[in-house]
Amino acid sequence: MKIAIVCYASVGGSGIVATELAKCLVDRGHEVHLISTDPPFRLGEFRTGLVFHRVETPAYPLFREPQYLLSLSNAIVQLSRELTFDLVHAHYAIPHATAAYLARQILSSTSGAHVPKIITTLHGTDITLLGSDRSYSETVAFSIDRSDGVTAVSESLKRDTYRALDVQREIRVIPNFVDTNRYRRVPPAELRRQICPSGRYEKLIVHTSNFRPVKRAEAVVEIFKRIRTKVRARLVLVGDGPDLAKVSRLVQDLKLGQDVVALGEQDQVVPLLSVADLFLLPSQQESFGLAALEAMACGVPVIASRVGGLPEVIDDGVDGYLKDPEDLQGMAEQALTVLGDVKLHERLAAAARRKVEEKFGADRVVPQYEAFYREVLV
Ligand code: GMT
Repeated sequence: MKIAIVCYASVGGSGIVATELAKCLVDRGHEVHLISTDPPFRLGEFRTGLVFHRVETPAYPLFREPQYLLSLSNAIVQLSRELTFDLVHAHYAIPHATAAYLARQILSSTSGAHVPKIITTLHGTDITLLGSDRSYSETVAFSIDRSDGVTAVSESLKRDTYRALDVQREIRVIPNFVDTNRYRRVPPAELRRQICPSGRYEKLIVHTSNFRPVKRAEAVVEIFKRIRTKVRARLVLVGDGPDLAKVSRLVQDLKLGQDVVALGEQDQVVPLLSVADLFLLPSQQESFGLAALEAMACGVPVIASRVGGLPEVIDDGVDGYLKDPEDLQGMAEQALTVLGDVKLHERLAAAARRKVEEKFGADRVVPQYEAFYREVLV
């Protein structure tokens, strides 16, 4: 198949999933064209069959607003005419589903022109935060309904979509995935010694996110503070975003500067996750929780909020723990139990890795996308 994948290039789960899907599809013999404003985060090395196309949105002094929707539609139209895509797979509804719809309308208006099918994948905040906002809801619902196929990354997000928007189209749930060959615990060696100088720290706790309010990164620090009173632990924060400055201030206010290290955006998360003992994800909302899945793939037990799609990823007490998002004390106590019990830690880590292999490995999930593509194309 010849597939165009439209996604955000910035750090964020939807862009990561779209890029990883593109790579896997190419490895399975498809031709994939990634359309984005920049080479997506985690695009990695050159692969035959995977082509990146940049969307340029020219600025003009008259406009205070960038006209991304128009330039993206335009790019899809021009590339479709040149390359005759079988389908355009839009990741994140806003505004990608709308841009794909508009492009299809333009292509359909030329008689005899090749018109690709459109698939939209809903990721979370495109529905739960933005899409359901009155400023966007009508356009988002319309664009989703006009897609030829729609997927959501969890049952929870599917339910949220029908609840929040007037959408009639059937939504197929295809969960997020990781390539279990690349996402696996690698020997920690030197990195552990660098991050955790021996003698000073016994345990390493990691949080990765885009530091948006929905992630509640300050809660991560609050939980860590409670853990730190009992265990010589270090917290590693990976990623960047609007809340990072607030988090750094909180770290200083709580006098945790020695014990918390913020690494900023990192392309290679596997080595960092491989030295972690625990992963914290106390999000307000999480339609899936790709960060939790990546940690689990690397054998790191996760303590997370019982919200959205996280219960579809984590089995409470089996391969991680789920708590009410406000229950920071409960998360801290659970963390101390896991960190203090080697056997329990081993059991959780092994169960987490097994769950990822059995349910969320690329070899399990990518064929679900291929099958859905075929269904939409007939
Ligand atoms: O979470 C965000 O801030 C952005 C968003 C994205 O597109 O990166 O994340 C959503 O999509 C991810 C990939 O499908 C999911 O793993 C995240 O759970 C979801 N975030 C939320 O629902 C808050």
